[in-house]
Amino acid sequence: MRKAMRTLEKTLKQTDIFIEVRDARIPKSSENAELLALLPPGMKRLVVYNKIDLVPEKLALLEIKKLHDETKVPYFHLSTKKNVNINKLLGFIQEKANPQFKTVGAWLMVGGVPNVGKSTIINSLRSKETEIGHTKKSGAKTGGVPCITKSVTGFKIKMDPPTYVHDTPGIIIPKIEDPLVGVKLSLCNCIRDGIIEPEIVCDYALYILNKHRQFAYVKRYNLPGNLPTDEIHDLLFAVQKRMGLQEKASAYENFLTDFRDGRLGKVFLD
Ligand SMILES: Nc1nc2c(ncn2[C@@H]2O[C@H](COP(=O)(O)OP(=O)(O)OP(=O)(O)O)[C@@H](O)[C@H]2O)c(=O)[nH]1
Ligand SMILES: [Mg+2]
Repeated sequence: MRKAMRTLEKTLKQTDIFIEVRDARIPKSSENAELLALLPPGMKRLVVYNKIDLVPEKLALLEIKKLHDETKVPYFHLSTKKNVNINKLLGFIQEKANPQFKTVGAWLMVGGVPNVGKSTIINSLRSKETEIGHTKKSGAKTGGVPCITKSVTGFKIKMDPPTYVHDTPGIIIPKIEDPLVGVKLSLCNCIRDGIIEPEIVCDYALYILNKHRQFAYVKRYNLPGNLPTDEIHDLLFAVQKRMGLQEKASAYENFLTDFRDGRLGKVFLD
C-alpha cells in the first residue's frame, strides 16, 4: 500500500480531477484521510457514493448531505449495478475536464478504499462511449474481493475530447484507530476476511439487520419458530443446517455473502 501511495502521489501530478469513491453504506468509514492528504492543493475533486442500491436511499442521502454541509466538495450517489447517475458522472467529467492540450487529453483519477467499485465505475463509463465500448481492448479488472486492482493503469473513457482515467489500487488506512470502523469496513468487504474475527463481523451484521428491522434472514435460514434472533450462534447454526454446510466457517461465509450482496435487505451502517 505504501508503494501504491508513492505511485499515486506521482501520478496525481498528471491528473486533472480526482474522483474519490466511497461505499454508500459507510460514507464516513470508507473515507481515507491519508489518501486525500496526497492531493495537491486546489485539485478538482468529486466524491461518489457507490452501491446506493444496497442502502435505504432516503436515510443514506440525508447522512451523506450532512457530511458535505461543511466541506462543500461536490458529490453524488451512484450505482453501477442499477445504472444510477452514470450519465450524471459523465456530464460532470465533461463539464470539469478541459484538457490543457487537446492532443494530451484530460486525465482523471479514481481512488478510494478497496472494493468500493472503482474499476467497475471505469468500465461503466467506457461502455457509454460506443467506440470504446465496442473495442476489443478489455476494461478494468473487477472482482468481489478487496485488492483486485494491483497497479495504476490508464483507460480511455471518451474520444472527443480525449479523456482518460487512472484506475488505482484500493488504499486502506494502515492503522484503523476505531475498532467499529474496522468491523464496518470488513462487513462491506473493504478489508480482507480473516483480519477481524469473523464471528465479530457476523454478530455486528445481525445487530444491524435487527436494528433496521430487516428480517428476511428468518425465512431464508428457516429460523426456529419463524422468529428473529439476536444470538449469532443460533443464526449460524440455522445457516449451517439450512444450507447443508459441513463446517461452521462456511456458515460465516454464506451469511456474510448474503449480507454484502443485499439479499438480507438494505442497510446503512454509519
Ligand atoms: N451492489 C453493487 N455492487 C457493485 C456496484 N459497483 C460495483 N459493485 C461490485 O463491487 C465489487 C468490487 O468492484 P471493483 O470495481 O472490483 O472494486 P474496486 O474498488 O476496483 O476494488 P479494488 O480494485 O480491489 O480496490 C464487485 O463485485 C462489483 O460487482 C454497485 O453499484 N452496486
Ligand atoms: Mg479495482
